Amino acid sequence: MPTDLDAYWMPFTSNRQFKKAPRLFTKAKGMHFWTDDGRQVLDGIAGLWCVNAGHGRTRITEAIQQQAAEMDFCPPFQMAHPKAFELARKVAEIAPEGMNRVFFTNSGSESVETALKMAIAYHRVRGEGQRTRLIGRERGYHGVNFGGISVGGIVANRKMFGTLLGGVDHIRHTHDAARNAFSVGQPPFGAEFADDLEKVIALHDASTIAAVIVEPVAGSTGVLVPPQGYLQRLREICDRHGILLIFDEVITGFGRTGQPFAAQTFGVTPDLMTVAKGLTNGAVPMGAVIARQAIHDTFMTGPEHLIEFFHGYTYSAHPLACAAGLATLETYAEEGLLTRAAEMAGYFAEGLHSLKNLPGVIDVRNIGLVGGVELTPVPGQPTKRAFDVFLDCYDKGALVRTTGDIIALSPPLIIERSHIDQLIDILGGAIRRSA
Ligand code: PXG
Ligand code: PLP
Repeated sequence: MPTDLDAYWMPFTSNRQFKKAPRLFTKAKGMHFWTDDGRQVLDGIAGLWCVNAGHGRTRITEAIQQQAAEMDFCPPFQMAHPKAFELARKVAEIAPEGMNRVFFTNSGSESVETALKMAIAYHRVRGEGQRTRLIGRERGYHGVNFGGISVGGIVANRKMFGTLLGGVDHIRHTHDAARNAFSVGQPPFGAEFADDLEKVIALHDASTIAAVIVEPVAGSTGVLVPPQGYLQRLREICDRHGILLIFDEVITGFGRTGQPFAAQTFGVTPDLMTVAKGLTNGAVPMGAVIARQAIHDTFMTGPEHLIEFFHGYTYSAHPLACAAGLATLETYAEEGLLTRAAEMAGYFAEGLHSLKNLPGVIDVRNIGLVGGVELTPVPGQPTKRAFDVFLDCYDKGALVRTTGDIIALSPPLIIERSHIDQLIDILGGAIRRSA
């Protein structure tokens, strides 16, 4: 146990609570973490929605080691290394048809900033520079940078940080407990929530709007699965008005919903897609924006010695990240992990929905290998109940995630039925005890 925990200002953490009773992991393999005192903890959330192939995959570890020894860094501006092209090609191969140009970043947050800038610049290059507005959605999570929190809809992530980006508007979230509570898979009601976009367009005029960004399945806010027909309708409205549709697939990408991307699961192809997390199995930070070829091609005008898109990061396409990404995609392909969530979804849903009648459970939601269990808050103490459940689960040997009074599960895609049983058992016990 470290003697001094003061210097590390922890992200998205109740620092004072944590430092009074630290929870430290020192080892991870497969479906499990181990604590500093040697306790095994079942990973119910793939680290933080990212370790899709499970922990400590030898192929990935060795690829990183080899790359570090061979070439540590390569400047990404006006230079490149072969693995960057190879990884981009491999990502394009599993992406929806026509989405085959890949811009690398280092996180989901950076992917979001990149996609928003790409959208605005795209319209400008096309001669529609007045299309600058960005439309997000209530309860959306698009990372923590200024663009992302501006289009995002998580109040706590926005309210402390001033006036944010101008020219942003939001449509309603899709949660409708009255009609859709305890839906298995996509809820039946609510396609018409997409019509909010028509209202926003009527207010601002389509000619001022560059793009709409949504998570196909809202993750961070507590797993909101899109109502049947909702994403199709959003796509149709965007098409009718020349507005780009951005899917933020930072959580849903790389197999979470049963297909490589949620776009494929739901049969709706966006114009830009943001990814991160599962791209490298969480082993090295990396994100990407996947663009329709036509969007990329629009930028490719003017004298050839000029830079077409003034954007990029020092660590874009970092060699270690590319090596990890390639090994990760090979692992996914070899083990069929990008569609394994579809195979396991039924059993996972059964387990999750068996919690339905426990005291204080007001909703259960699921798709693929992601699930949410919503609890009645302790009166006057929102988030306390879910946090207690989280601590109790950790104590009993399972890692879950909380947001508000919702428990989220998104286990590694290598999960077996016995792990699902154990996870549901521990979670059920903790929910009972919290009532
Ligand atoms: N978009 C979406 C849809 C995300 O889920 C980001 C962007 C930002 O990615 P980075 O890599 O900058 O964190 C995310 C990240 C949670 C939780 O507890 C979710 C995320 C990150 C941390 C915690 O739900 N999602
Ligand atoms: N700040 C300064 C002073 C810099 O020189 C740079 C990059 O060169 C950055 C920020 C951005 O860093 P990164 O490219 O890692 O996002």
